[in-house]
Amino acid sequence: EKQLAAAMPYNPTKAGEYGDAARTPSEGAHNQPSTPAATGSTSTEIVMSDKVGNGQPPNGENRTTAPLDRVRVDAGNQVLTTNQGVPIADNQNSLKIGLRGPTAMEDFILREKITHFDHERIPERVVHARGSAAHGFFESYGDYTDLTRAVPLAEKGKRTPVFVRFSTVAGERGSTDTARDVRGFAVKFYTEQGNWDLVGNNIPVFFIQDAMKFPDLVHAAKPEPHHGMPQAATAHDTFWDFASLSPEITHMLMWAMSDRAIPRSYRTMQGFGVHTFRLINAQGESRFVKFHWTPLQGTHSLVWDEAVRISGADSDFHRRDLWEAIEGGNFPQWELGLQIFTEEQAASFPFDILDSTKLVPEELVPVTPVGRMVLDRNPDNFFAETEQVAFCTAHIIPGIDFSNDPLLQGRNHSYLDTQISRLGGANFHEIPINTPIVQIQNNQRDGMHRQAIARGRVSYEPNSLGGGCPFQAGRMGFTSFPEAFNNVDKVRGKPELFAEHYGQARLFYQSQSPAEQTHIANAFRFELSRVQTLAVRQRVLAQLANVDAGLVAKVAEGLGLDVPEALPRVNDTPIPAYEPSPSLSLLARPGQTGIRTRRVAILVANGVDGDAVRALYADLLKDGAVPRLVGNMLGKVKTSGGDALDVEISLEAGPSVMYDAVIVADGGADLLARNAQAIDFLREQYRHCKPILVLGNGANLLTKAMIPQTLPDGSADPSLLVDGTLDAFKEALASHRSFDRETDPPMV
Ligand code: HDD
Repeated sequence: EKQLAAAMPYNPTKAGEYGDAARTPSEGAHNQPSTPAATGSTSTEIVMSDKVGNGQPPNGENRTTAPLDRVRVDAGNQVLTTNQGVPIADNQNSLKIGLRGPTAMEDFILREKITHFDHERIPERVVHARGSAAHGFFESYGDYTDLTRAVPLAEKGKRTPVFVRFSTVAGERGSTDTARDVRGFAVKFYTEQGNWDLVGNNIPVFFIQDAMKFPDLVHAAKPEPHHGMPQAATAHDTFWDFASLSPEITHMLMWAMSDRAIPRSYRTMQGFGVHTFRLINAQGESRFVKFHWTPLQGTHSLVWDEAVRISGADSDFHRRDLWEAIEGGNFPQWELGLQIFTEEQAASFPFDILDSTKLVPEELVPVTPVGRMVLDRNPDNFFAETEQVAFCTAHIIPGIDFSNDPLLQGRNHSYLDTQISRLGGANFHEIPINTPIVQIQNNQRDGMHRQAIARGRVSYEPNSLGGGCPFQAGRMGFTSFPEAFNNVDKVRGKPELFAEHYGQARLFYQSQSPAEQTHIANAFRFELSRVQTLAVRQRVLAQLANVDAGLVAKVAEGLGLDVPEALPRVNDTPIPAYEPSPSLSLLARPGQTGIRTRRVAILVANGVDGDAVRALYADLLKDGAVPRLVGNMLGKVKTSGGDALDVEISLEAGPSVMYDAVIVADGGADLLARNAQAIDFLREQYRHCKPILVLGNGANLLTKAMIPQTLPDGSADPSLLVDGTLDAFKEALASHRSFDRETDPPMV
């Protein structure tokens, strides 16, 4: 029975039989495909363990999986074959003329295997190369047909399958997850009216206003072309040279230097469609819309020192986190919200809604929740799904339309075009992950790697030989909003409001909490310290002088420079003054999932109070946290009660940055205090503002680590609990971090 259990794939529905329901699965474990929870529910509660049976979803329940089932391959109990299906007798030895002789050209099995291997790689995405993805569904909260014909929003409880890919932007395919960078947030909805891709980011604004500048932006941000450095980082001269000469970038820089650019998890990021789009209803009425994804897990970030260390400890940190959460049945959820406004409202705003460097403050237009998205299934194959998925902003469905945002208009060309070189031809829509759930019917034919076998002699329109089929859908089909254009010239240029670059940068900075403001200033200091050209540093300061006097003073001090004259502005219209917008702070969304999935290290060594540790462990598990026994080395530690505990990971293999909090158990601390790794562990937990619970003689480790027991202002530290209760610890863990501890430079 034990052997059978070991052979079983990790599956939370089997938790009763195999134990440890809320633990993350072992490395590489993969659940069978899941079915979504019962249809019709609009509950925003996290669905925990709704996986069932043999994993085959009933037809129609999750239709993303249906087209994919056709091509899923499972090698269990199967014989090895060539690509032509010929059974292979020996996969170890090539065919030779005598055991010590040359290899025969005739060995088609060897040649086929090597040839295929030689062509395994495809070009990586020119941006967003590094990413991770998952399947799930979108569920509408109601019937929004008064706003849009878009089918996913047509009725309450309606579910639409989705595939979502998160990514960093600048790094190459194998680069670290925790680079300071914008994150991609791309959602493919497989609807009955075709695929709709909402290709957004975790930041609601962008660096530039016109697609014409995109190649320049990317060339400046990517590794410098002469020596190919640095990887996945904007902390170098060419990026800041470009930035300092592009005042439109200023608002985005505030976001990109904020904690948004170092998320704790893909699960704790917001997502934004960025551009203004249109919603069109059946009567042909149009309203403008901005799309927002809000995580139920809350918005949480890393601190920079931690992000840097994670890059060394686990460069797959975000990929692993997403995978494990889904495998463990902790399905991440986001609420979709819409900001809806009319042309008249838009005309009254102090900015242009076609300008992607501007957001619509929630104080001007509130965000209306219209549905939720649940990611409940990991891909079966990284390459086939996550790598080959092709998103495109031009993939829209009836009920959605573009605005004239010049960045969006350029994107609509770029995404389709890039797939042709990345995926090797114009038929990339036939790769299973990209195929809509509806049948494709048109007269496009042939091309590389064509899959469909189109029957009949007709591949043109109009035709009579094919009965006129496929026929136009007429009013049922996609129709563009008939926007009127009168008396306009064909020009290269931009609207006047596009020239105001600082009002919203100031709005963002001034809406942040003091800790977040400090992080922004420190991020600028770090990045500009890496810049070698003094004039570039000074130009960035001149840019910041237009944003906030406190910010520029802090950054200038950090660089040992004087505050320069503010960069001249394009026109002398006053910088618009916005009311501060508290919703722009990450702290505005602590989330609804408490300590679920938070990783807690329990430090143990010989002499530990075993019963107390087991009780803590079980209690944390019960609330969905992920406890781990961390010790000097793998193996057993002897408890004070005479039995033993298994160390799950060593301090060396599981350093502090892999955990959201630490408990130093009573009993083993004197031994731990002799290991500098344990001391570092505790000091890093402290420096990264994480909750610490110290029990019994654990206090000796605290003393050895020279950790102050009060906050810098002398008051009690609510997340440093010496002989505190587990409840107080859990409360601190739910609120994630205590930035009150932070000093610059760090004292610990
Ligand atoms: Fe882009 C990929 C998001 C501007 C050209 N972009 C890409 C991805 C995301 C975004 C999430 C990865 C999709 C995936 O996971 O496969 N991009 C954005 C956002 C932008 C933006 C939110 C501004 C609002 N992008 C932008 C412009 C251009 C591109 C202005 C070109 C004119 N983006 C691309 C691309 C990529 C891409 C070259 C690379 C790989 C791909 O498309 O499929 O076409």
